[in-house]
Amino acid sequence: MVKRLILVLGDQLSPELSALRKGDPGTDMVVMAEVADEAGYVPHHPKKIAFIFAAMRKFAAQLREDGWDVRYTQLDDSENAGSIVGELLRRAEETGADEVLATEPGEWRLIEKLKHAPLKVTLLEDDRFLASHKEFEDWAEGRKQLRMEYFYREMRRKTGLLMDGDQPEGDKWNYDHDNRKPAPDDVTYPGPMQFTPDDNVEDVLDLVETRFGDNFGTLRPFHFATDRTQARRALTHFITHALPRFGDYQDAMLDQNRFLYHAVISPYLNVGLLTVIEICKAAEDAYRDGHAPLNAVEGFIRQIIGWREYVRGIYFLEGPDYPARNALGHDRDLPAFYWGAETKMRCISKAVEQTQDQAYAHHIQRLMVTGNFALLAGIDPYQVHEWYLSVYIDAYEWVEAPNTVGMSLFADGGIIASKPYVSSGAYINRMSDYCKTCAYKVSAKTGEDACPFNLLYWDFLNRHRDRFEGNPRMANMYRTWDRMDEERRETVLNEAGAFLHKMDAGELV
Ligand code: FAD
Ligand code: DLZ
Ligand code: SF4
Repeated sequence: MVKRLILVLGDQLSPELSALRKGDPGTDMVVMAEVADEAGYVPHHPKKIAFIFAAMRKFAAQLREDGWDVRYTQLDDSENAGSIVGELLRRAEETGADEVLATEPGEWRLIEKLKHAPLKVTLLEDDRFLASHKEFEDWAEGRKQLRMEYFYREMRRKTGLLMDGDQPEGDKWNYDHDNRKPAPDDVTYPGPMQFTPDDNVEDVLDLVETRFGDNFGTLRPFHFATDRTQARRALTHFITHALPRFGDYQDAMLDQNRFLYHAVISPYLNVGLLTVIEICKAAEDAYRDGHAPLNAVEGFIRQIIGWREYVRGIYFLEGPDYPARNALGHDRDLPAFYWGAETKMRCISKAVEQTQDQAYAHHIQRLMVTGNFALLAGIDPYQVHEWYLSVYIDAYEWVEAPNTVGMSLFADGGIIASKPYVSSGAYINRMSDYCKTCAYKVSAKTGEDACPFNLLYWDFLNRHRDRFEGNPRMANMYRTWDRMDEERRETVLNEAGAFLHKMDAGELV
């Protein structure tokens, strides 16, 4: 007789998962299921679905080797109940188990479903993260502003990463001013390690092609790692060949290079194939061995123990309504070019094209190209959130929503960002080579071929003057705007309006 069911979700593929640690292979049974509900709550990129299903299948096989009794449901199984709760109920009936142990899911939607399931479900903390909910709440308690930088220092102290006693390595916590160099002419890194799909992965690709072939995104070729051994190799490849230059070119973008020196490890980390500590230790070792400089290693570790933990803290602190926030009252529909329709804006078309091909774009493409445009143009944040949640292979709501709704769109009213991440075309031109081949002219501030980012930037600031003019970090922007002569300001606003009108009408912009 099975005592308990242990639920393992598609982004919980870690042998050290709290539910597995608490369970007993002698009496408990693991339940894993590919279900229509999870594969369909947004139109996920086919590569994302394939990655998750392939990694789930391999993880189930590993659990069996480790002695667990695993009931695994494939998407096409005739008995498939179509939802996580449905599958748990079916397995409970089958085995006589009356209790479920689960590690807390990374999304309010699924937490609510499990809490309201007609079964006894015990939710355990997801301690694959460094900071528990309680720790983050304690840190946030009584603070006027929840700035990542201070939280990050706590995480450095807690882990001892890049610490020299109780002081930060090199005497500074943050080496960002050494980073952010414009795009290099020549990138020496060939990109992330690629893996040839084996027969099991090919089976998954066939399934996904049949069932989700119409979703936005190209399924084949598929080269992601799908198990821990492969993910470890991908990490070592990055640390050896890219980490030393990661810091320098972290914010750069190139028309003909999709990865620059980025790690592309978020898919693996987010499903549990890699752990936070092993990644950061590998990076720290590279610094201590003299293989990578401090600015690169500190910058990299900050993204993981700083930003990643911090955004998760915010998601759970703020509650289930967070993804639907819309502090700036933006309500424009997401333009079709986010789904691959033609646009003359080279930066957007390249970011979307690589998203479609790879289910990946790096941080600055997400923040300063597609995100920046959505914010400047006043697009409904919920639609933007659903887009990001769908199209990226690493997207789960706990990490995607704070990045999109908070950091990128300022729709949380400034909890994450102290000022909106908006820029004109000048920033994109400085950090990339997109503008060289664009139909628009980045140097043109008005007129037929003026870069739309230039027009929309001022339109945004003007539209939200009441909210932002008192922000000391934005005072300069308003001073520049105010110094322009009246006629020029009017031209900018009229042309921005005309651009948005054309875009809304579905014309080529
Ligand atoms: P690298 O640049 O090599 O960074 C190393 C690691 O740091 C990443 O793997 C990731 O785990 C972590 N990291 C870096 N920045 C962040 C951040 N802001 N938040 C959380 N972790 C971070 N990241 C996701 O994992 N899932 C998402 O759904 C997601 N959505 C985003 C949406 C928007 C609008 C923006 C602006 C950012 C989003 N990010 C998201 C953060 C970041 O863009 C990705 O983590 C990063 O691009 C992943 O690629 P990489 O592994 O090559 O990262
Ligand atoms: C994203 C995803 C997809 C596409 N499919 C499944 C699935 O079939 N079965 C499953 O257990 N998990 C899947 N996931 C991941 C879940 O959606 C994820 O666990 C929640 O969004 C919480 O982060
Ligand atoms: Fe993007 Fe403007 Fe540069 Fe074109 S000119 S690539 S629209 S920033």
